[in-house]
Amino acid sequence: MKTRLMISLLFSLTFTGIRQSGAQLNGILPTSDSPVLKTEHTQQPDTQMAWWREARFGMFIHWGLYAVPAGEWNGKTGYGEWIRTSAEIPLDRYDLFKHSFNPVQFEAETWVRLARDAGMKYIVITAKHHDGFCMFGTKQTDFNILTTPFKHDPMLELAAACKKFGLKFCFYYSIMDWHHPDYLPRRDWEKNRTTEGADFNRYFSYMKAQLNELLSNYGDIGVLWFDGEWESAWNEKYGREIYDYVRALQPLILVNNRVGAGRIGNEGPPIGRAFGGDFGTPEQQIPDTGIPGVDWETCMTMNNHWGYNKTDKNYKPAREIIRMLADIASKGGNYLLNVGPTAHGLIPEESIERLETIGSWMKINGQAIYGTMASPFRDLAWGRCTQKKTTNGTILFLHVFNWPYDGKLEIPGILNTPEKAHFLSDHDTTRLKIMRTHENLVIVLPKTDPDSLLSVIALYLREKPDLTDPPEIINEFDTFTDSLSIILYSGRDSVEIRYNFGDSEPVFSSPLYTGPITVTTSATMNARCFRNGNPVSSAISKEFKKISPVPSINHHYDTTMEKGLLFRYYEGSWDSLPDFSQDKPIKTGTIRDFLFIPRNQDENFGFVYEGYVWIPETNVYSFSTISDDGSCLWIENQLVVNNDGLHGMVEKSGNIALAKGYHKIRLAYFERTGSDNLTVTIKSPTLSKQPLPQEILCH
Ligand code: FHN
Repeated sequence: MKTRLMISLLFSLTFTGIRQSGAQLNGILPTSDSPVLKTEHTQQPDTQMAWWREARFGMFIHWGLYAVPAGEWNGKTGYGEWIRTSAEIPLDRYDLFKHSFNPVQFEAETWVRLARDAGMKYIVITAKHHDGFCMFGTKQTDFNILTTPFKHDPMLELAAACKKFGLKFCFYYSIMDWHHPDYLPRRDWEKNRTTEGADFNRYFSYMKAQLNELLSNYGDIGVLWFDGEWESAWNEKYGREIYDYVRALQPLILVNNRVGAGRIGNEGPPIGRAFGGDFGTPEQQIPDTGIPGVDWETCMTMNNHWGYNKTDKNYKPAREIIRMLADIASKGGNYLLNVGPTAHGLIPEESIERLETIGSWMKINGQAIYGTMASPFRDLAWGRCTQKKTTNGTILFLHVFNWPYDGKLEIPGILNTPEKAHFLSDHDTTRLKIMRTHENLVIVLPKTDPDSLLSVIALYLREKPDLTDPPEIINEFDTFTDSLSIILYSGRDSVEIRYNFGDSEPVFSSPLYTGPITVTTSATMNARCFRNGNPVSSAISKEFKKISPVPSINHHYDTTMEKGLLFRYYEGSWDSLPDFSQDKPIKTGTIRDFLFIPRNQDENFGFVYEGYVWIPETNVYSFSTISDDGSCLWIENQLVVNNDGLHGMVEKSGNIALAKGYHKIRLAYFERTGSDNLTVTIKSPTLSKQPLPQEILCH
């Protein structure tokens, strides 16, 4: 019996305000009978984020039972904190490590003083990692530190030491738990470990009970750093409930984005997902241009392992770490640098040496990191810049990575008349000579770099930086079907934006920009900043093109359709998407979303999904797939997204103009081995980026 699918989608297409990064719009709101999570973001207000933004630099500590094997198992030495599952150590054998975990050389104050002296302002330590072993005195399980020969709770001592030395104490907590019988899925090699009776809701209650212990017994906690949220058991609903629960226990606590289920890969905040905690967590990477408008923190190992690995001597030099810290701060982020202590309770000497060197640099240059904001420059060939607002104006901290051979440090496109400049390392703050050539400042430096780690120069301005950056054209789309509102922006004081269309640069007599400009035909827009009748920036140009939408399959907005898509499931080993039409599917049926169910195996499988997508209004749409491994998306048989290939989590996108109504959609996906994922997103000039709602999929 065909069910009548009335899709009456509510679209709030009103602008909710124009931010630097463009207009933020409400998205598709399916009918009230479909469960859609609230889309408001519940990030802590600026006041609660203040200490974290001031801190900029913290210590990550991965410490647990995995330190006992120290990365070695059956003659192999490449393991870390994942050793239980990477080396396929059965549960009862791994549990035996408990009896030999006795870190008698652990000294909480030694660890905290080391962090403090390195210039770190907070410590995030693994209360429970994926192996399920609890490094704190929990009453919820005996798989914890109190039942080891150590017999006492190191978290209590660390909390006290952090309080004593003025660092924020924070917990890492893994949602994924390879030990608890109620956590599913099991590791795929644990064939003989039953899932009988496993109840995830009971595990969820276990989690809440432990979080209650962590937030009740150790004083004020700065951050709850969740992790291991990527498996099928977790979802946004659990994430939101845990976020609210934790914030109810300690209202000022910060929670990272891994509490939700929307994070993609090791990137920052969730893409288009409603809910992403208080900050993003790019891991082992520094986003090229930061993550504008979002708080984020890069977490990184000092060598190649989070947990202690006795053979891994590949530690990053202190100079490299210091320059990473400056790079991250220049993009507005925090740096969470990891140490992996031994089973005896010692932080490796190699880590200590680096932290001491970093600390000596921070004692002189810390003001160029703490409480700074991202660089006002789009790019500096010789290094990085951080900035700090002061009561007298702005201090620009110039981190000189590449020393100018001629001793002349050129600062491009800045119109301010600076007050002075000096090396932070110069106790006498001897003023450096500053010259101007046209729109650039030049600071005259000694021929050789005084600090091989990283020299920082403080440049004092009496006002906001006045850079000759051209205006920004804040439009993600440069094609349209009917009309398009073009938004121009310049964050500079006392400049006018003047614009024109065609192939000439705007002049002072060109129209003045006073708000969004609507175009209804293809056009090339040019824009430039002016002050007192004179141009004070170069011009920027962008072509906007009117295109015809692909017609929908009918003109009726109401139609009889079945919810969900048709799917075909295949098995095979591919390096790229095969032509599935040549294969006989193993299973077929209908499915409500781009899910990998039903399937017989976790590897070497493929899916084809087909059906229709309801397009709410005629416009240009950007679709993306975020997949591991390959995926391709066709709309009306046009290849819109080509994300094919054997790869980790990768996002690819493409645009297509569509008329309101139903359009054919087909997606092909394959997974070879390892982790797998498929997320499909949609956005348009009037819809914020979001996972393609299953409510608008039908067949
Ligand atoms: O699987 C964990 C890993 O062991 C480590 O804890 C890192 C640190 O951010 N997080 C996960 C990998 O993304």
